[in-house]
Amino acid sequence: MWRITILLTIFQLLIVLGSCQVDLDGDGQKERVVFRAKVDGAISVFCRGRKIWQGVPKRWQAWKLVIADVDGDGKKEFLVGVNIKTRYFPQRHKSVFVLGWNGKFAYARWLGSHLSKPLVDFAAASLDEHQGDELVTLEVTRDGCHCLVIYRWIGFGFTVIWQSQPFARARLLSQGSQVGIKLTNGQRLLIVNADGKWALKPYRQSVK
Ligand SMILES: [Ca+2]
Ligand SMILES: [Ca+2]
Repeated sequence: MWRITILLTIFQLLIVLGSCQVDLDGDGQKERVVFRAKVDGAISVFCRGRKIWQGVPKRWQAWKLVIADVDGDGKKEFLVGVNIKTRYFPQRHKSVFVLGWNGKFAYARWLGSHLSKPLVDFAAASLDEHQGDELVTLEVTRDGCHCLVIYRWIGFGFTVIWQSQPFARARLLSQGSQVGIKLTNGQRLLIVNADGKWALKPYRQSVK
């Protein structure tokens, strides 16, 4: 049995590995989405027990799937963590591809060769009043520290809307609509937006 970790909110569904039921296209009928890392056809979509689509090539080395609505239109997108090499970045590196879902198959919406800095991990959640889910990444700064970066979908890709201060080492935290960072000393900080300003606030309750 695969270890299944599912974190479901109204706006976001995160699949680390396994399968989940989610209404991808907002028609009231839930689809079942199965994710298997690093294989050919890493994502499968089933409707009423029948497989209606399977895709994502092995060369993408897909390592994570997050299902979120980045443009806020009520239809979900697949945010696929990939490990790719490109003509201008010949070393394998992590990025996030965005696939749309038209009810029958997934299609490329954004196949960015990289984000703003080397990527460690990512999540998505609706973090403010703006419609749609924000993409939150843990990235590596030039001096080898970790930082959080928040991206917003702008129709043809993402733009950075906030970056945290650097931390020596950290891990991405994601639980439903709460996203933050866990430091090596065990401290947990969550992203908050108050009066339009982003910040990290200590979180004392247990967050996995
Ligand atoms: Ca559906
Ligand atoms: Ca959408």
